[in-house]
Amino acid sequence: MSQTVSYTRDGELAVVTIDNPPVNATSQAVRAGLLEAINRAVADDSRALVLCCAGRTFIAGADITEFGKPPLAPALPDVLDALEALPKPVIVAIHGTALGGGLEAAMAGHYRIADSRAKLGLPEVKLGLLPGAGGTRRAPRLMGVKPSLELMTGGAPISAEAARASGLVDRVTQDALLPAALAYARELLAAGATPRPTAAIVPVLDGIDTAWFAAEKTALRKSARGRTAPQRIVDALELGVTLPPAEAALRTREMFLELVSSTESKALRHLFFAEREAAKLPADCRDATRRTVERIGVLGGGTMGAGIAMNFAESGLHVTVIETDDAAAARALERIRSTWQAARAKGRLDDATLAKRLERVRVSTEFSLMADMDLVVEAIFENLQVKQEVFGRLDAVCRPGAILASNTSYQDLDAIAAATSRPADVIGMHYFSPANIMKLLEVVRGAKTAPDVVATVMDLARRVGKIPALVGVCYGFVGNRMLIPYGREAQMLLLEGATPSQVDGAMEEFGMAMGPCAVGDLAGLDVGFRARSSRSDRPDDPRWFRVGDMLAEQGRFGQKTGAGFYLYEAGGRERRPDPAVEQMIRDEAARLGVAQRAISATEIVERLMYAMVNEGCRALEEGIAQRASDIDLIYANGYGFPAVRGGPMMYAQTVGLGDVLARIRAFREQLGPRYWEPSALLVRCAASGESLP
Ligand code: 3H9
Repeated sequence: MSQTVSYTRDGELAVVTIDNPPVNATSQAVRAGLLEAINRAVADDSRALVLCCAGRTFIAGADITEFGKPPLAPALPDVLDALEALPKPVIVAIHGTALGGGLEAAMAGHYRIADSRAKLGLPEVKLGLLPGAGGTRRAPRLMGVKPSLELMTGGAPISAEAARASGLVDRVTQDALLPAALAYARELLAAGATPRPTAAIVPVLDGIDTAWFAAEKTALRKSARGRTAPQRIVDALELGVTLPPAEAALRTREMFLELVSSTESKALRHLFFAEREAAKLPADCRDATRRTVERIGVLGGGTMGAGIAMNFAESGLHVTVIETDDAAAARALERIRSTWQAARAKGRLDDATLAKRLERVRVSTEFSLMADMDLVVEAIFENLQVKQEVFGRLDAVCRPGAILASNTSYQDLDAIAAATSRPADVIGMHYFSPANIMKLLEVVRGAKTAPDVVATVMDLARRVGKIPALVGVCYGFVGNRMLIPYGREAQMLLLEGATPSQVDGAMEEFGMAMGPCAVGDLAGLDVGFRARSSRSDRPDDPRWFRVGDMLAEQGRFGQKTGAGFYLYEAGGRERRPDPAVEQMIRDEAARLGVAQRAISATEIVERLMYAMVNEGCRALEEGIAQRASDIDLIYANGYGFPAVRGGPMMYAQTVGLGDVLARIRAFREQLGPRYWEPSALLVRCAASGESLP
């Protein structure tokens, strides 16, 4: 037998075990081994076949690393059709995560038993794909059309119990899985059970017709804007329940292969691997003994501090929030409570969970409580002197070995660490707002941060559901640093003749969740204004962020004041162009001697994106970012960058580094060298044809 699939006998039962660590993906060797096992079971005197997996999980899907390469026989759909056609009962034993091709394999069996902790799902949509191994035919037959559409377009797994309730599995066990599966197989044989191919089930189509599928596609076009896979999933599901199985399989295969080679799927697969790469620690941190983190302090209960505290409490950790006075403490607690109560009102949270979360949060004005903490996250005002003063106080109070983290977005972490006698214990944890929702965490390693502190915080980030990326110290770290040239070019374009609506429209058409002017209005134009004003290294250029500065100087801070780049109804988010702002920009351009002209959407996208990419290359050159894929992960998870483009660095590589460089050089000619000097790394990679590191 093959190395990854074994075939043994347990009396009258054939037991086929897949053992392909780490997640039993259906690589070519697994597919070939499984087919061989099926053929063997056809030929021998076994009365039923039990399919199970060794290790931590049932098959977690097709082998994603094979996508994009020439297909290797046998194809998974064919192997699963052979499994379904076996003239003996096939019992599938599921533990861990049965995902994608894994759940499709389970559905090709005749009977399914699952460990009570198992999770089952069809997450292909998250990789820009559709279930391509019969899932779109078999799921609706087992669980109905609507629930299977939800499973496939949502991509989230369901519990074993939910799978049983929906008809996906027949039995759930709390006992050891394999013995339970063998006993179940014998019970079935004793009851005279015969093969029960899913293909033979007639799908229930009450009220489900062509118009229903069309309406689902229309709804998905809105909710999954810019994505093709959800549309194709609906198509495949419709074919799966309306065409004969062989014909549906053929057409679905074509759609699957088309999706595999789409930019959307390449980008989403890139981000899948980027997330796993980013979790890999530098050599000096890998084997470091982790510090214990159970008691957590958060300094500051404002929007960020409260969000950070909620994230810890939602993950089961106890957190103490420190505020400066009773009124601020009461506001912090109210901020936390009202956020969770709003979630409960929407049915996302039950009373028991809400109560447990609240029990884990303590808000106090007693700074000395920080003495007991394993980790303190500072989330106070963005001012270096204030932060240094607070870190000095922490240094005096905290126990030796406590980790002292700053949530600063821009300040020099090394200068903050220098305010303590233990810079090795100081690290940055840069959250994104709202901190209890946004997945990204930039973990900032200072010049003196100890390897075990880095390792502990990277682990902790994953424990609390974050996607961490390890970055170095510079102004704005990776994400905000790259946002500066992006914002700068947006504002230059306003002076050169584009309106805020044109700039935002072009970027939103490109796929950004919001354009830069609208983001400024949402975040508050005073925030950027204050940050820029406090910089001693502002370029000596009167055009630099001139429009944003003028708006802030006029008290137009964006949504919160009803006016920024746009006008807003009181308390509203709907933006309306403001002719007065457009006139103000024209007047300022005339005053500064900037000639105005018509500007195309293409130029807007190129100016903003390539300025950002060039800065990303510099961050790589300087070692501030470890990998180009880390930058992509940061942008897709923290900045509303369209995941279907894979992040700014993948976007640049999709366009072609040579073409990007040529445009940067053209902008240098047109606009001058001050902002458009190409990065040496970009020049090198474009010349050699190498990918960005
Ligand atoms: C599909 O099935 C298509 C079919 O419908 C049709 C086919 C015709 N392939 O995440 P982890 C690697 S599409 C290859 O850190 P965890 C991963 O890169 C697929 N490799 O562990 C990592 O490698 P490394 C549908 C894979 O415990 C290592 O395994 N399935 C695959 O936190 C450990 O991964 C999915 O989309 C794979 N399919 O989480 C499921 N999966 O150590 C994708 C993982 O070198 N996978 N690896 O960095 C997952 O969601 C999680 O990995 C899982 C485990 C929940 C399974």
